[in-house]
Amino acid sequence: MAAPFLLTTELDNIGIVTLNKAHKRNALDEDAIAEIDAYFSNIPEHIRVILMKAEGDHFCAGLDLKEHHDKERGAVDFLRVCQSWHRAFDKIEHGGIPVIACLQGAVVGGGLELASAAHIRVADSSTFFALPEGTRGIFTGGGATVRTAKIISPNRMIELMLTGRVLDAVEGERLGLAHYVCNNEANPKTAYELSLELAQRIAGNAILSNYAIVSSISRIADMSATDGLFAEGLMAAVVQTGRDVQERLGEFVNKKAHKVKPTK
Ligand code: 1HE
Repeated sequence: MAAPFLLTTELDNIGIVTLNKAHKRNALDEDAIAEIDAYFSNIPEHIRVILMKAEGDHFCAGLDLKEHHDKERGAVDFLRVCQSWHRAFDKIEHGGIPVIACLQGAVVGGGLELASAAHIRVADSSTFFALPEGTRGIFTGGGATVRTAKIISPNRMIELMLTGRVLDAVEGERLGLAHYVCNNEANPKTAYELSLELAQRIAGNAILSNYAIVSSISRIADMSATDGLFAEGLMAAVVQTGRDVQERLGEFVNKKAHKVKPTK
């Protein structure tokens, strides 16, 4: 039997998911997408945050080009492949649980589509981003036109795809593809250390706040202003009357809560 594509483990209430096909640079074949879908469809109830990382020097080389070449898929077959990616990645983005992607090396093509579905991206300084589809005679099919374009703008995505330009970690951070770059002078932590630190911090938030943050903000961005304000109000009405709220706000009222302060 083939080794699983995903290794899954837990650290307290943090789910740790590892792409485990380093010898193929974690390229995504049909089985890999099915495993991602299965994990994110059945997140154990006690898991508050998910940290997604990868074995080897590269996070993910995108679509398994060998499988695609060998299968000689027709248009309908590949439409179904794309829809399976869309379903799986939608569960990452809209599963209600914050997902942190810990990146290194290649985050390219479908690998960037996968990372774009996560809520926070922490990059090792070795990370590079690209959408090489345009220069390989193919097109994105795992959600980049929606998610990656939303992050960097459609216009920047067009330029990256037409030219095949490769962005390093710092250029990626500037465009929003990474929120943090690690392993450099400014931030000597490893990407994994920082990802775990962020995961632990986020796991301490109220469950309902985390749910609202990861479920509603990107959806509201797709709405008209009128609908968005209404949806925001509804979401806030649910969260602000949640179970933890009295206790947490009580800590502030009784001067026991942390204050908001600059970190530097
Ligand atoms: C692969 C793949 C892959 C590596 N599918 N097998 N993605 C791309 O165009 C990226 C293609 N890959 C690369 O450019 C490079 O492999 C990397 C920069 C990621 C890494 O380079 P390197 O020198 O570390 O590794 P390598 O020697 O190129 O690859 C090691 C093995 O992984 C090798 O197989 P082997 O049998 O010769 O050992 C490679 O063939 C294999 N490998 N990448 C299959 N992608 C829903 S639509 C999404 C559209 C896309 O994602 S298009 C894909 C874009």
